[in-house]
Amino acid sequence: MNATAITRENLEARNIEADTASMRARIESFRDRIPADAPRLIIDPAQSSRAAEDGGIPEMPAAELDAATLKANILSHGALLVRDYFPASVISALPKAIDEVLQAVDLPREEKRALRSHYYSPPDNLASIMPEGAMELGALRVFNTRVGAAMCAEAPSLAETLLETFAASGLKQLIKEYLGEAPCLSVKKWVVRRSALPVEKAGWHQDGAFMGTDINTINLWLPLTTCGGDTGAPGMDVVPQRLYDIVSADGASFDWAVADSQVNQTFRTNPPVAPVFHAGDAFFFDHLYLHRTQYREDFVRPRYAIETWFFGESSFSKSQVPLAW
Ligand SMILES: O=C(O)CCC(=O)C(=O)O
Repeated sequence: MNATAITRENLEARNIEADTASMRARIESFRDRIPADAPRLIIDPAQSSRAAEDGGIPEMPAAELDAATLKANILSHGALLVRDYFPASVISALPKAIDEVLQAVDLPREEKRALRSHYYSPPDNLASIMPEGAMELGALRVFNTRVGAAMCAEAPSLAETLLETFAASGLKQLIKEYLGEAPCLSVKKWVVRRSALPVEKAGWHQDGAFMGTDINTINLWLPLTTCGGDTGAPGMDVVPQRLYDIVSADGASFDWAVADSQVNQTFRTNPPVAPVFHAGDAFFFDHLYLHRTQYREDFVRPRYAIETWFFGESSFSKSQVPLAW
């Protein structure tokens, strides 16, 4: 791993104006781009030979990861868990940085308006780039704050640091080979998280239910603290199998969610699991993977994580507001 340690000093030595301008430009460059009509899909429901359900999440050490292996596992199991992808030396400063971001987004509106820091400096095109404009941005911010999340695009110095770390670690090349074209990211679905406790009962969902399915994606879900299983901090509940379609929303609270009863009934023979994650593991899955924030009433510790959705630069979800990498 060639990535250097992310430290508070490095982060705070960055040029806030340059990072904000860079994030603005990344977002702006996709304003008029529309995705290809019929992209070649990595997960093509018409062509895939259906994978067997075997109830597992494949795992491997970082040294064995390459694009072909990632693809084979996403095709067969819908996910791949790469242990210790990022060494502690590279990422250990991130929880504190997330605290700073979340503290900034939580400030009263007037204070926030005047604030420009390494942890908060939203580009001025965020509202106009949202499909529903300022109202959508406002609603997204409210939703994120409630669950303890914030968009990386609102903290450009942190976001640019992450992109540099991802590139130096080989992740950019890996994702490019996986997607078969250069990747872009998503303003809406690139978020830092510090789970609010008690955890709200989040709906089971496949991100494709609101992103669309005529897209190529891979999500890097990066835990920054130990979580999941019986660790006392929320990880993720997942249905451990390759799915090809969006599961019915019958009985769910939202049209993009899946009711508990539906999950229990449909996946009776291959029930959900809640893996244990450690800081620096890379959990990869795509827009058809069925999951939710792990739900229990007795969590005692928060969990820090960064969620980063990558799309192909011509096979992206316009509604999720792509940004160039
Ligand atoms: O971090 C979480 O709890 C939820 C993440 C999620 O839903 C996602 O990565 O799509």
